[in-house]
Amino acid sequence: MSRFVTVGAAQMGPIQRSDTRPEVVERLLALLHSGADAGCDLVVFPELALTTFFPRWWVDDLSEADHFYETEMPGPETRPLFDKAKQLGVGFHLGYAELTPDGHRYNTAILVERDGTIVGRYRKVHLPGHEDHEPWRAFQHLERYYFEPGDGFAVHGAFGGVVGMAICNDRRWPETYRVLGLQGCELALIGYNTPIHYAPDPDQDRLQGFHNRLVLQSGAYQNGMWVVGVAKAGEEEGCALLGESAIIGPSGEVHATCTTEGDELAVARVDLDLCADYKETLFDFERYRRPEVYGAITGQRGPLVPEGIREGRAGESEASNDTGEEYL
Ligand code: CDV
Repeated sequence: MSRFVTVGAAQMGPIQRSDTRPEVVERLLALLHSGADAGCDLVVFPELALTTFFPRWWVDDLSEADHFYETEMPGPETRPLFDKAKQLGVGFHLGYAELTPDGHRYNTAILVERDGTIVGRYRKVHLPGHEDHEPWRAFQHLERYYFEPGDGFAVHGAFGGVVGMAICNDRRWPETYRVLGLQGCELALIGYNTPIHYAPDPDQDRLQGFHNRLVLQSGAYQNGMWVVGVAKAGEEEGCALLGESAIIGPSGEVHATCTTEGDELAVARVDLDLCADYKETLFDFERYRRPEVYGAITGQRGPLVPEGIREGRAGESEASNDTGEEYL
């Protein structure tokens, strides 16, 4: 059997600070049109797709950054996206900064069906970077100042399948895919803004593309799901952002990629039924997973290094235990 969804990974080139919301929405509408021309059912936009990546700047008072946040969705400036989606019969995924009526701030993504209705919302769980101004950096990464973390990963019945969302740094964490996978996710949508320069360890700069592919491909394969990774790319306010948006199949193979650092659509005809080839064989969770063995340790936040190993005396203690139970 086959359940096909044609998906467009709508990579965006940089959004500068001076770019207005209507200008950015025009670019999104052009990508939505390209998606319709390519037969897409779903067009996936990146993380924080309506603004420049503003956590790269410090402000003394968060309210100085209010204009980067959406207080309603759709709002007057984003309404054209919803109207166009309905008119074209093309759904979309959109990342943006959310400011709730009671003053909470999230790095958010929504899933909009082909009739223009919002069917899912996700708030970023793994917020990277730092909370305080760190002037030694070439640019800040203040997501932990600008946003509160979301409280979980959910799936949505949409586009004829089971769809989940994650945002940028979430894609580096195996828990993201596994928590989605355990809910039967067949199609994970992940927008990102990945600076090439990683200030805490610049040795990683040359590996950004490799690590991006590594996590998207392994997440897809190990959970038998399609993964759509979509970048905001190029030179944004002096910060070089990784492109390389890609659509990955449940085999871990790449089905489509972007090759520029600008606005570009990479399209793949996604067969959701391919997921079963993995979910019902090698990664038949019900049959092969051993949660009773993982549980004690995966519930920990940080490493739980057995005492003997921590002190450099491997072999003299319970360090050789392999169940984790004795560590507790
Ligand atoms: N926007 C992000 O979450 N960026 C992170 C960087 C800071 C490591 C990423 O995972 O790409």
